[in-house]
Amino acid sequence: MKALVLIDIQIDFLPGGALEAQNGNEVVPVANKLMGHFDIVVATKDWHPANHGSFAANHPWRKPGQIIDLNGLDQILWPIHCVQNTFGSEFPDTLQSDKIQQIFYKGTDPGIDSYSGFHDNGQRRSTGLAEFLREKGVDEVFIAGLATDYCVKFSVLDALKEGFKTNVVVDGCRGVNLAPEDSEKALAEMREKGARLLESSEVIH
Ligand code: VGL
Ligand code: ZN
Repeated sequence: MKALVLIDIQIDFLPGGALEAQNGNEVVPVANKLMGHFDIVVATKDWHPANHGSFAANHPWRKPGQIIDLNGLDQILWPIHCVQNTFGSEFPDTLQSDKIQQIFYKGTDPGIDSYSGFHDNGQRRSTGLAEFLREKGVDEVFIAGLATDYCVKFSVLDALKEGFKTNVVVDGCRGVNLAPEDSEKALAEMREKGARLLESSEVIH
């Protein structure tokens, strides 16, 4: 059984948002097109409390892009983004979100960030995504969304670790690219670790 897993397609990651992925809006039509071709469609939401430790604004004198130690883990500091129940945390209304059967929330613990849709960055707590997929008999996932170089990458690597056959729908992903090559490097790492990279046109045929 195959599932489509949409990562963090939220207003704050789209152009004009607090933490935009480059041309992030372009993943929306791809996600809409893909959804009709899967029996199981799930999504993740980055879902931070306002006091989240990944926000530069919560650390006096710190700026986005700097790295701090957050409870024993290196943490890149980000602008305030995807605060629970705010406009920026919503799906864009162009996304056909009525087709999403279940949403998994991540980044809810103020003391630890969570790039992957499966676990936090310390692999301490599960979001329930892997358990949900296994319960539905899923053995293969197709992953798309935002951002290629963070949450897509870590979700893909975790999907592989969880034992799912893992596909990345490359035209359905866009990156933040703090450094210009970050998305390319992330895709190369996903491929090296065992993910298959493909285009949405190869999924829909
Ligand atoms: C993300 C940075 C911080 C993402 C989330 O969705 O890729 N990146 N929080
Ligand atoms: Zn975040």
